[in-house]
Amino acid sequence: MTATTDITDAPERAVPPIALAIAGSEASGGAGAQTDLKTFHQLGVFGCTALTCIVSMDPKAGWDHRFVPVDPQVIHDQIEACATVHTAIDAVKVGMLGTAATIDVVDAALEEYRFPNVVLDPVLICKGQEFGTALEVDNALRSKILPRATMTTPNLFESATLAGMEEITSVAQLKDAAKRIHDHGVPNVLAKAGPSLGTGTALDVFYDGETLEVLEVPAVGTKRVHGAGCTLAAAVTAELAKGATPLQAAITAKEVVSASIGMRGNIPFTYVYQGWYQG
Ligand code: PXL
Repeated sequence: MTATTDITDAPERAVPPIALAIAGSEASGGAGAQTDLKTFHQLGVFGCTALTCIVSMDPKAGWDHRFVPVDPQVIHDQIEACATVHTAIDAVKVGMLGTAATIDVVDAALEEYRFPNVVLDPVLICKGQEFGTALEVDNALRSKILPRATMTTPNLFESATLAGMEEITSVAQLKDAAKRIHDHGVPNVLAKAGPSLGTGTALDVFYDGETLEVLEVPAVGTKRVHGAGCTLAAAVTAELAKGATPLQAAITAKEVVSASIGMRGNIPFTYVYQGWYQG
């Protein structure tokens, strides 16, 4: 008899879909693993986490990110715990990794556990990170983690970087970037512009090798929203965990983000609150 059956006599209920976030902690709750968990929960998915780093915004330095990596062995142990405690992990979101050592341990864990859906939010540069380190980390992310993703959700800057383009200033270029990233071996690409192409909408491009869709919803403001990208990728992950197709997951995720924007604090960015989304 296992320890579990020894200590529980509660009636058994159906297990919800389960998603794992391999992501950084952003203490204020606006981005990172905290956002992932709240998004999973709001969409009816059980969330678990492997924290890769601890980020604390610095009020004395323009809200720069104070960044402390988690020991690679501890990252491994967290993924092992999640993968073995639960009978199945239905989808994984990979968020901020931050160091080459973290990328190595996540790479090995993705090889070991072969999770069915891996959504990579390719957080390339973190505010306050030193450029030299950032470049090394970006290259490792591209060569080791990107090929393991079944879907990726790059923003404009990340799309241009991953596609090897100077910059992206039009919908046509964003479509081109989505195709190029797909050609690098990622089956599903959601290349995000949000409100940044001046279309008056929040516009993203989805490409899966056959379907090329421009997804648009009314823009909610024009400025950067803290945690919107994390929420979008987490919502995609939750929907995939529930069995949605990648395109349908992307469509729902955009609705989740639109509904969640609008919380304010003392920082100059708007926050997201996933509790406002009522599917
Ligand atoms: O939004 C990107 C992001 C992801 N993960 C963590 C972060 C941030 C941005 O602040 O802190 C942990």
